[in-house]
Amino acid sequence: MIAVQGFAGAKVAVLGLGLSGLATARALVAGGAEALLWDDSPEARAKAEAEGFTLTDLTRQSAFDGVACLITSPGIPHHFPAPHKVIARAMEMGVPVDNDIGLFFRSYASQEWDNFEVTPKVVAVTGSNGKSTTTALIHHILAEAGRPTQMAGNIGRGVLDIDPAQDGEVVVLELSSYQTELARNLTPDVAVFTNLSPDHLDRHGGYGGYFAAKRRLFAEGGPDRAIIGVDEAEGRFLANQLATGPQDDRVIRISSGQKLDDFGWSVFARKGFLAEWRKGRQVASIDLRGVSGLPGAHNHQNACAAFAACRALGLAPRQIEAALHSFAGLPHRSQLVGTRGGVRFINDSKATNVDSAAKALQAFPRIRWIAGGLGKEGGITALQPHLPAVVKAYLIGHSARDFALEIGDTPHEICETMERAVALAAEEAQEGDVVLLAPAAASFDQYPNFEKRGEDFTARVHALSGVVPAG
Ligand code: UMA
Ligand code: ADP
Repeated sequence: MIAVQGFAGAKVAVLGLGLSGLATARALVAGGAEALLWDDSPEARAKAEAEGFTLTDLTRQSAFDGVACLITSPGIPHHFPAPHKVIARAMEMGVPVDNDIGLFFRSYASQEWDNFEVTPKVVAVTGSNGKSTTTALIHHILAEAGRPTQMAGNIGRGVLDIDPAQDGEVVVLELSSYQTELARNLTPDVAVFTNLSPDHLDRHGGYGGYFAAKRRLFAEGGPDRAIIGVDEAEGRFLANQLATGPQDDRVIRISSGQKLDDFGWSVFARKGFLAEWRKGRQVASIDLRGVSGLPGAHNHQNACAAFAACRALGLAPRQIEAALHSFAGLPHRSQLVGTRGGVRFINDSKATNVDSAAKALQAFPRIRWIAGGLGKEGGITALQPHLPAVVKAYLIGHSARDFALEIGDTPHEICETMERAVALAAEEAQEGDVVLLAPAAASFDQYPNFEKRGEDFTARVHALSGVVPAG
């Protein structure tokens, strides 16, 4: 745990007692603060009490008397569509509102660092898609290279939960827009922006607000190196704004598809090959075609981002190349879960938005596509250009009928449930086909989360007769 600095003896309110909130509470107490804890859910409150914490009802009018700061959890709206009433009250009272990310950046460095040979570093990864894969990949490469490293943030571990820094360590953080929008300190050494496409728009008042939330990591943080995906206008804007000119190598531009050879520093992937260029000449190249844990052009973008981050940290290209080959990939992201008679079954349950589903549809040929769930704003018409790869769609969940209307002429069947969709797709699949779960929708209509949806798909695939499970 990282003890929070700067609040010894002060009262700090904590709203939300999930993964990030409970880690924050422990870290505040370790730093000598008095933590006033609250959660709207009785179950979450009971869990905190079972750990020995006492609760303070932050919804009371006087709750913020003498309180130095309110720390809130990322899942709780602090502005759009409407602020949670406890956060609104803190703002009315002028009490600073922060989150665990802000506390982490003010607390990670300690006096012990004076004795270290190599100063610890923080890499922070944001973007709409590919954050978890890129974060896990950077962590994996560093670990394989023998660097002490820890991973936390939006990838499922509260940032204050990690162990105190070791000599030469690199902490790799995945940061969501919810987290970057609010953090009062955001000072990574290396910051990565993978890409941008619409997601979570309700929480940011639209696309502009969503981009602005992610931009804070660069604008407020002033990282030594900024690694920016320039395949969208927003990435090009960000890279342009951060660099003094094309040769400024504090910005490393990355792309999947474009040749970027006119910049101070760039890393791009084309036709399955990754290339690193510095000041007009190529300095490294890697064949990604045999890297089984990172299939598809979207994963090649992640490979470029991770390669660039590790190069910025001083690793050699050959060290990185070896580690790419041993990366197993993350569950629920383009994950091969089984094969039968030349048919591959792929779990991409994390494809919860249109852009990630589009990438999955581009990564495979002859697709039997299981899609649907709780559809998002804007529908799926943007997937039209990728539908020729779909042999047939098997539609499930709340959005099944809407999706059926939107995909028009593409053969499809309303299956309602995963059980029916897997059974039918498997029965109809021919050698060379890919049965792909890439829902382009959230899971909450039928499952608690995307992981449970992916597990259900995987279990049903494994239960088919003759399937050889992967891995
Ligand atoms: N709560 C309230 N009032 C409310 C809403 C929630 O009290 O109005 C309480 C809930 O009862 C619950 C707690 O707040 O006890 C949950 O807080 P949370 O939703 O912020 O979740 P945490 O468990 O703290 O997990 C968070 C991230 N969750 C979200 O951003 C929604 C986790 O990312 C992250 O891994 C974790 O912190 C550690 O940093 C998950 C996520 O879904 C994976 N992220 C979104 C995404 O990737 O799309 C952004
Ligand atoms: P995030 O943490 O940003 O949600 P993940 O690595 O978990 O990113 O991947 C989320 C979804 O997006 C998965 O469906 C995955 O296959 C897809 N994906 C992964 N990397 C990219 C990328 N660079 N661009 C677009 N989609 C991607």
